[in-house]
Amino acid sequence: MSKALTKIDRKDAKMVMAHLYVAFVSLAIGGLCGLLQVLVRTGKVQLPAGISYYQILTVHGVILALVLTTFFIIGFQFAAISRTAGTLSNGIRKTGWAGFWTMLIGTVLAATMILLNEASVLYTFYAPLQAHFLFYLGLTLVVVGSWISCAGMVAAYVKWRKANPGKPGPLLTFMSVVNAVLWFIATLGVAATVLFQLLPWSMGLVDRVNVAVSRTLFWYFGHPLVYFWLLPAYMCWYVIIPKVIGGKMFSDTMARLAFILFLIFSIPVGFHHQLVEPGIDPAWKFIQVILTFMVAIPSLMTAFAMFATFELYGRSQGAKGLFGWVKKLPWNDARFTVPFIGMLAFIPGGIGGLINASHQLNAVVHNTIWVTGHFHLTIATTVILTYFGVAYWLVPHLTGRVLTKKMNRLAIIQGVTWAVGMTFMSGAMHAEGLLGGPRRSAFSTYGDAPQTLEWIPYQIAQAVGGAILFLSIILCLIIFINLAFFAPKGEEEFPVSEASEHAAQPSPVFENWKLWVGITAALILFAYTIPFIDMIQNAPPGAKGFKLW
Ligand code: HEM
Ligand SMILES: [Cu+2]
Repeated sequence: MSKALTKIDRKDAKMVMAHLYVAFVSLAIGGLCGLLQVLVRTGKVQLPAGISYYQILTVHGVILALVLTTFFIIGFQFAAISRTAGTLSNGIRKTGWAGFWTMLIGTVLAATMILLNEASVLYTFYAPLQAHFLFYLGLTLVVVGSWISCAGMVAAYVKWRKANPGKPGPLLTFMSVVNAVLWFIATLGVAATVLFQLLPWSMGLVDRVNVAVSRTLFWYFGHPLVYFWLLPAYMCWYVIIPKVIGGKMFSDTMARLAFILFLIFSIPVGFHHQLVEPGIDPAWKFIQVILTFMVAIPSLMTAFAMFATFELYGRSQGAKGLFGWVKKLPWNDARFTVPFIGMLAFIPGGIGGLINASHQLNAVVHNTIWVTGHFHLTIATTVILTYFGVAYWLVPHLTGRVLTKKMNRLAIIQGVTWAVGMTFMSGAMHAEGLLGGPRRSAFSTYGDAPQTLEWIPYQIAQAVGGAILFLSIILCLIIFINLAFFAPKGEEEFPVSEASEHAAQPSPVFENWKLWVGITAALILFAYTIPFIDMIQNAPPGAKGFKLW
């Protein structure tokens, strides 16, 4: 392959970097809020200047879970497409910039309303909590901007297909398009509740809102949202990590199959977040829980493929015995080790997810800080450490610099400190949750009731873990700034692995989009139509807006 193809074009690189700057500024702001939260929750620290706990918690959730992720993902996927399907056309690059600016304006608008304390509604903005309408408008712009960018990705793929008839789309491009399609379908739900319910209601055009409908539309979006975060991490695991360790991808076909299964099963499952809600027939909750367990299958496939890749590589290097291959892995390469820590966190993270999705067990942990412990393992460790691991080679690749030995070592320290901090914080959150400690609550001992006093040691442990995590974020920012502006000039590889030579060509059925989108739509209609009609036909009068802050 020629050099020109393995190196991302400079103009594309600039557009991708713009996204990464926003992502890492978000990390700095969100991390600071996280630190403040753990401190407040010990009961020993108070926020200055009348700032409320729920205001910083809203910033933390919105800026990390919605802004950082979306900007990183769109930037990374444009990079992946430019690298594997060829330099973007001028039109597509302009589309990418248009999406970027639309999202940025939306982010600034929403952030301004949160900072003015007009929108302390947390990142799920559940009705009947009512924010200023400009907050919802800002979120709308973020979603619309992401649609513009995802349309650009699909256009790049279509263009490649026209130029290469009969060939399977390049794997990273295919995966990016699956994630873009998943995003289009998922965001229809959040767009519907914001445009038809929350905006008119917050503008005073209507008085009341149907809470059950709004929450259902939110979670129709909210669950696939977590797969929108996860799939770029899987792109790294399936395609990039094998090349980094010097091995081969386990199976191109299996990777494509896993992605299609995520598309099909990640959407019709939102009720697993609404198991304790009234107004939904338990039979439909049951059906959606079954579908939830289906979506565990592609994750288990991924785990299998990863460890098969590692073992095959280790044995090819002469490893003996059951676990001899572990020693052959390149532990001193941050591009491998940092995402690997993320993979390990997915073991307890995934088990916790199955617990949360099980109706009876959900009753034990629902709305306790166990849940917060769970998603700091999944999104805030598995996903985020994989993103960091990607950034450590992607940023120098884009800026024409190199990841030096020194930065590589710092990056490993960053990953390890994250693991240590998160073990404390997330472990203590899980334990406190089992003792009944609530999430989304400023320090709460409810008049020093004896049961609540049991929570305090765990809250202190969370503060210790959170402080270590904050240090890890500072390390990450130092590395990012170094790689973006100061590291020595040179060529850093964008690693992309090829399938092993024995592997068969992937079947064209994977790119039969009508089939997959058709099945996805059919499952969504099956899982949602009847309960949705029920919610509207038997609706209570609706709720007026609440401002509890
Ligand atoms: C320094 C690192 C971090 C610390 C110390 C931290 C701490 C916390 C704490 C204490 C809470 C729970 C507050 C409560 O329920 O009362 C929380 C919530 C949350 N965190 Fe983090 N976190 C960190 C990093 C992250 C990262 C990297 C992400 C995502 C990429 C993230 C996403 C979230 C989300 C989505 C919530 C839920 C907000 C809500 O319930 O409205 N956090 N965090
Ligand atoms: Cu979910």
